[in-house]
Amino acid sequence: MNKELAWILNAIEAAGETGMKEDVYWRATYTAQDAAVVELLQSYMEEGGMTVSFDAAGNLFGTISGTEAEGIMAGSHRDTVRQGGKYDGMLGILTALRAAASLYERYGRPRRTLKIAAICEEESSRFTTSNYIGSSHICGLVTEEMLQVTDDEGIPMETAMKEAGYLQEPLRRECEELSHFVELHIEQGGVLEAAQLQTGIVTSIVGLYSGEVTFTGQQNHAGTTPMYLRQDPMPVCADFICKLQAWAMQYQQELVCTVGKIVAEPGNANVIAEKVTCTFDIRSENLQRLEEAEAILQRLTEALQGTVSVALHIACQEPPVQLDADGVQTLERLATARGLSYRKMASGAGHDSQVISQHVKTNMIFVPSVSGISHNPNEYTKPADIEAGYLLLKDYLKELAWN
Ligand code: HGY
Ligand code: MN
Ligand code: MN
Repeated sequence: MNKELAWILNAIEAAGETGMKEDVYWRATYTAQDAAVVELLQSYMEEGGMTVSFDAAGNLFGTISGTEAEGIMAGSHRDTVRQGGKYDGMLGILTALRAAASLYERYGRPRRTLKIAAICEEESSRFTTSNYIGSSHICGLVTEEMLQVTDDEGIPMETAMKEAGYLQEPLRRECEELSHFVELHIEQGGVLEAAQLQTGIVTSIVGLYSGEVTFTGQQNHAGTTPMYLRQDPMPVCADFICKLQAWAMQYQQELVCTVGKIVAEPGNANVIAEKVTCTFDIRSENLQRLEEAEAILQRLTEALQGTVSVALHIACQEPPVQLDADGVQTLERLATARGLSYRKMASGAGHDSQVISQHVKTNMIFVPSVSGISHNPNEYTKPADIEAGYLLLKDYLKELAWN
């Protein structure tokens, strides 16, 4: 095994160890687990001869300055979902970091500045409705409203950012000086494995509409409150979920729809809930379907209003995006030159690339996920497949930054 691959595999294990919160693998943003991986990545960046910096949102960068102003960025997100895997996001950071350090060691100073990014809060890992805060900040899209989103303990993002030592300066757009962004990522599906292909060259990323619906009734005693007197939000929420699911099943060839989290407050078995909140996550390559999804969400919200009030909050409306066509062609040429098997493909998962591609030429490289499993501790990619994706990423970074 070559030493670069050995370094990556070792780093995956080391980064994996920073993600344990009690007995759950969950590296949430601006937490002790996040600080631990930041420290580890910082040491890797310094060992690779990079200048380490942070932006106001807490994104970590390792920079190799070039002789020309415009820059290339490569990397991915460092946060994980609860009970997540150790490849999602982290593999993209570590392969980019290794490639940049190896190219720098071999070829010296690049022509274009190369920034390796460990981006925060891509997974809404701590703030349920905060999609893509780190990459949104890079593109100057973080709003005051987003900073006030609270985590499950009611802590606003702004407070958590400051407590983690960030937000010491005003938020600012970082992507001005970038000409390209590239992200290596696990496929998180079974397409490459089924076709026995080493890599995927991503052409587009599905659109994502997500947020939450809050049902508010009257908290009361489960034993003494007659059924006809109740203002119970739970059955109204259940009705909403069933109706949304029925709508989605009509278009199941074109979209996916997930309710992944329900919170009842106060959450006692012998108390009729005061409030029930459920999330929704709707994705499609077809913008019209997403716009229809918004209309059905509005319609259901209105139709279910009664003694229980229903409030819709659409937190994220990311359109389907096409990735850079020239970059796709270059990646195809480089994969062919390397003798790598590949296919062009869409991404059913969301990524920081989804946001950044709307402001900077962006491309993604996929590596296969064993059994298509992801957002799960059993997430795994074989070393040989990691190596194939790594070599393609390294060739691409050499072409972008050194040639
Ligand atoms: O949800 C997604 O697709 C990404 O993992 N945030
Ligand atoms: Mn993910
Ligand atoms: Mn990811």
